Amino acid sequence: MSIEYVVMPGRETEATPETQAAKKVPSLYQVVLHNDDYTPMEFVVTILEMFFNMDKMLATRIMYEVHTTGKAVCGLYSRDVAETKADQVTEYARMHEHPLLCSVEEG
Ligand code: TYC
Repeated sequence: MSIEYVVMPGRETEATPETQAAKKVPSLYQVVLHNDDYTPMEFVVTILEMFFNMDKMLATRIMYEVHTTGKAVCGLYSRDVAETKADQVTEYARMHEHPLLCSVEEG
């Protein structure tokens, strides 16, 4: 009998604390969108399409998740990419005078 393992690409070295210590596994960071009372729903959908490459259906679902629960994760990235995405979203929102909040959380 043989046992097969499925290993997610890029996460090959996270199996045990020993291998984590030996080879550093890069951590992933969540880009999080937060709800507010003023940013138009359609604008948030556009943000999710533009910066997170979502199609309209997924973008609309994530927008409603933020609207109803207060926040939602839009993507997982390396620290640099996550911070750049959050900065770009914030800059784009301010350019259009919306108070939309986008943050980065570890994990
Ligand atoms: N709550 C906003 C409204 O009713 C919509 C909204 C959704 C705002 C998601 C921000 O991240 C957000 N117009």
